[in-house]
Amino acid sequence: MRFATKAIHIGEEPDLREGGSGDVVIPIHMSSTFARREVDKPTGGYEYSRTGNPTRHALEKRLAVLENAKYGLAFASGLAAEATLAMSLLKNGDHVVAFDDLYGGTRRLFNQVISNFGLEFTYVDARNPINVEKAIQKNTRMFWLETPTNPLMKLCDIKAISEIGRERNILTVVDNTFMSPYFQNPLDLGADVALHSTTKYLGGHSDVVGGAIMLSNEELYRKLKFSQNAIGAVPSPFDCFLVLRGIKTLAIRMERHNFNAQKIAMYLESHPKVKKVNYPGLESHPQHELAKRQMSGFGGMLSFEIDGNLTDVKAFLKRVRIFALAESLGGVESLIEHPASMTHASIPQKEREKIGIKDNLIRISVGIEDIEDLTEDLTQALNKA
Ligand code: P1T
Repeated sequence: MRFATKAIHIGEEPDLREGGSGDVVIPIHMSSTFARREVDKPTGGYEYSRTGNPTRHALEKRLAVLENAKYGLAFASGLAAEATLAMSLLKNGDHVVAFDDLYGGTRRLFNQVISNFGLEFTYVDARNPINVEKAIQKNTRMFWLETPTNPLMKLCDIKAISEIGRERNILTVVDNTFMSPYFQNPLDLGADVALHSTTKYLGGHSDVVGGAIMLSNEELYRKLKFSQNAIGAVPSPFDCFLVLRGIKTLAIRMERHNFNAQKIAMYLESHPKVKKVNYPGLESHPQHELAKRQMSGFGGMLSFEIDGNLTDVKAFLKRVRIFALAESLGGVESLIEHPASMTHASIPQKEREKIGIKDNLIRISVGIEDIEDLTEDLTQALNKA
């Protein structure tokens, strides 16, 4: 089976056995608990919905196949997946080498929550694998990567970094939210764990918050499965239904996100009021060759620097009409935002400037509307700037 077929069918095979319902769409199993006839025999393997739920199970099966993984686990949010992952696979005294350009909430989780439990983080420019290697300490247990990064669209070489990790028994985790499993599969490139905010492309409609972990190592899976129940940051059955439904159109949505984003990136690059565009599909992107090698498309996210100051940025953001001024990404509707004061405001200004999140940087999540409407909207907003 190929990608789009799997995305539609896996986990939702109709039950055609005697007494089965034949549902083409999995029911939303709202029951919080499951009755049994005998104390030691949970009916159908289910006992309590935090531990396991049939609708969630369907989603987890689908999540696994999308990343060519053996196992999938669903969570209540991307950050819930991240926290559960870190708390399960790391312990007091361990060290993590992370990309210095990450979603602001991920850095906040690391620096303001998890570091209180005796874990150490070193942030490096992972565009060069040597920087990752150089930051390794005796107690390094994990590499934490995003590629492309949020919001600067920097890339790192998953294959090269995973190899460095494997030689030293260090786990490589890749947050694959921006590409979705349609355009990039970190496990195929050697990473140990792929992670997603399913709030974004997998859900695809800005109507659900969720997270996912996909992996193939059974021992790690058992630890995570145990923690999923022990910590309890699980999604509701209704949320699982929404993500399952969203995934069915992932393939066609990603094609259109990619098409529209490439057009907008090229349009912005040619606009006199734009200084710089960060999109891996542009030949001017310094890692365009790596992008072509490890991704099968360039996705729907881009960021750009407007030729102006914070006042110009604010005026521009007020003028756009179709692009909603909002955090988040990956939905069918186009969103625009200002990382320095929105998604990445929790990163101290000095640190933001060091990695390149300037005050004139704007991020766009390109939706799947008609491209002409999107470029016309940007034109009217830029030309009045
Ligand atoms: O919002 P949540 O589902 O908890 O996912 C967190 C998360 C994890 N990883 C990446 C790459 C992300 O972009 C996010 C969430 N990001 C936004 C809300 C945003 O606007 O960038």
